[in-house]
Amino acid sequence: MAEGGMFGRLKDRLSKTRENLVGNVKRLFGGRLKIDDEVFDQLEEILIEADVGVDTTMSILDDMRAMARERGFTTPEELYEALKEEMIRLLEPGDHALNWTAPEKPHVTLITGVNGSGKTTTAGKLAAKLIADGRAVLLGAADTFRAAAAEQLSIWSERSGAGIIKHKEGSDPASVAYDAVDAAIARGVDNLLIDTAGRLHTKVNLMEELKKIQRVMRKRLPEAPHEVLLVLDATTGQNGLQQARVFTEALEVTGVILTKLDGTAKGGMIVAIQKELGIPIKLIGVGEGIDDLQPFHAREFVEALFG
Ligand SMILES: Nc1nc2c(ncn2[C@@H]2O[C@H](COP(=O)(O)OP(=O)(O)OP(=O)(O)O)[C@@H](O)[C@H]2O)c(=O)[nH]1
Ligand SMILES: [Mg+2]
Repeated sequence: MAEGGMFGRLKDRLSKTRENLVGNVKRLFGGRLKIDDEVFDQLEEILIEADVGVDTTMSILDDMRAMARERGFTTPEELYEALKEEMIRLLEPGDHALNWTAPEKPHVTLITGVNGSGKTTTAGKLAAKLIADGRAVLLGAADTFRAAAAEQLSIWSERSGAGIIKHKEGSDPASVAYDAVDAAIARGVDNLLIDTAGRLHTKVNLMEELKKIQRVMRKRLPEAPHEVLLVLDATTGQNGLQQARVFTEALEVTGVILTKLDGTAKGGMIVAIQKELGIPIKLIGVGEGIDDLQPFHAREFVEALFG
């Protein structure tokens, strides 16, 4: 890692996508002197291959063709800069300062997503981040479905220094959530993070359970949850986008956390998520460690990606 700090780490962890997406674009533009139809056709292939998604790719190409025409681009370098600009423009609607503060304590975050997407890990990393900012954090182990789920969250509780509320395996997740809200109020903590199950017998069951968790915790705190975050695994590509729609149709998802960007060459999915779901990407996961959760900023992300 040549560069230090968060930006250096981000750059380092995006290397697979950089080599694929940006590397291919550079190779495409490298040997050319002028912009012709073939450039656009090959760019289309590269973007689709990097999981930017067909619809999003088409719209990027339309915009770039228009830009090339209006601004009279003659060289591929101009097109390269335009691609960066276009990606920033598409990702920027997700850009905003994170706010983990509620008018009255606690601020409650419900963490959702399919199994294996990184919910529990993200809850732990987020707890550590908030604690580092001087906040008091409580974790709620509302994944009572999977054996060892609460155990996994307990490890993160120890690592981060956050408290934890858990019940026996197989108990009602909504009652864990209620107790967690109750305890968060009683202890005066700033943030409550509720981890949930990623798999039940069916998708419908899962959505009904998440809705019930919300209903039940509102009996104790009507404003809760202040955030409903959807954790998506960047390595699942367009399939992950389909899964996301099940959640956004059932719940009022307020933000996306895209995990495992370090593990994929197809990080272009981030653009498809922003454009097609229209839900802000609030955080990104770039590794398994406690410090590997970063706030998302469009320009910084694109600069790190293009290197
Ligand atoms: N490389 C990498 N691995 C990650 C990241 N986030 C999570 N993981 C790993 O992904 C795996 C699954 O993470 P969990 O946090 O258990 O996922 P989950 O959504 O809670 O899974 P279920 O509880 O089974 O629904 C673990 O091995 C994590 O270490 C990330 O940003 N990068
Ligand atoms: Mg889990």
